Amino acid sequence: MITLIHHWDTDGICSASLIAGWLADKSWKNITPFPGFFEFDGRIYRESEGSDELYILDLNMVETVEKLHEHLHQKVRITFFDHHNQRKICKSGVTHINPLLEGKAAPSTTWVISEYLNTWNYLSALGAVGDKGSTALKNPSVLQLLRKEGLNADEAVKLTKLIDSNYILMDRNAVERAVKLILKNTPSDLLEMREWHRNLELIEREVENILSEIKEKVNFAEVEFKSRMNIISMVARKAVWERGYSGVVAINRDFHGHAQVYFRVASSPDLSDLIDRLKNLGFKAGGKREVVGLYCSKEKLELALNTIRNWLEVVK
Ligand SMILES: [Mn+2]
Repeated sequence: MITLIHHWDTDGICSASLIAGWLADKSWKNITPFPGFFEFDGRIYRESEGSDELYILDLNMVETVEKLHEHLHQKVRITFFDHHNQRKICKSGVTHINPLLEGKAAPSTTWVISEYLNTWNYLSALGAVGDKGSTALKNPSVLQLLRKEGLNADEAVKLTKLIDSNYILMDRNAVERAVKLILKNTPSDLLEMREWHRNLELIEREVENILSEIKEKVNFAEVEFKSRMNIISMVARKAVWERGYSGVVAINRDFHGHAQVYFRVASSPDLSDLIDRLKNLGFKAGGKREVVGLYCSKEKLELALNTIRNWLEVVK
């Protein structure tokens, strides 16, 4: 059995569908961490123990992957595809494929997989649209891959929102089901998926409520809220991509008993250095040049926010 462990967003789900399609007749199953929590729980450990081979997709969790590799006594071959800013895993039995390690950026993990396996279809592009939004749609190759399947730019964006609705509602099973649904349905059928449309209605109502409270600060905007939905990256995307803020710090003060912070900028400054600073303070922070995400106990939230605000004072 081959197990695909993937991120819960469009890029992660499409990455799993790409690999599954490429595996053809081989038996596989897919699993995602609990949405919003970058941790491998008991279920992932059990599934991995029963596997002959693992693919880890679009999950920027280098240490966690190394720990799992150790736990499996380095006996299960791991292939780790990613495009996030991270250090290289140098362990026998682990193949770490991330063009960023050679200084070459990729818009999505689907793109990395497609390049590596030389397997291109609309999913290669859809992952990029999921991660980069309209920026990805400036790439003619992305548009061409979508058009081949009869998808225009708006439909592609809509489809990423429908797919992402599953994790935003914290429905781990629905995220996992999406991998097979994408494999077995045409893009136009996927665009009509009723369950996903219902999800979107719930989410859109919640985001509108939250963004009605956004406050403009000196450099960037800030928005604070309490929600059980994993809505924070969507709130930040919408503020930057649709409302035109050059950056936004979004703060969920009660996400299943934890706090979440998500900082997105339109283009600059480069946030990589901020990610390191937060990690050095012991935060579980992740991200890339234009995004920092972290979750922490409610008690540590103020430290995280002060670190971000102080950092912004210096770089502005
Ligand atoms: Mn990604």
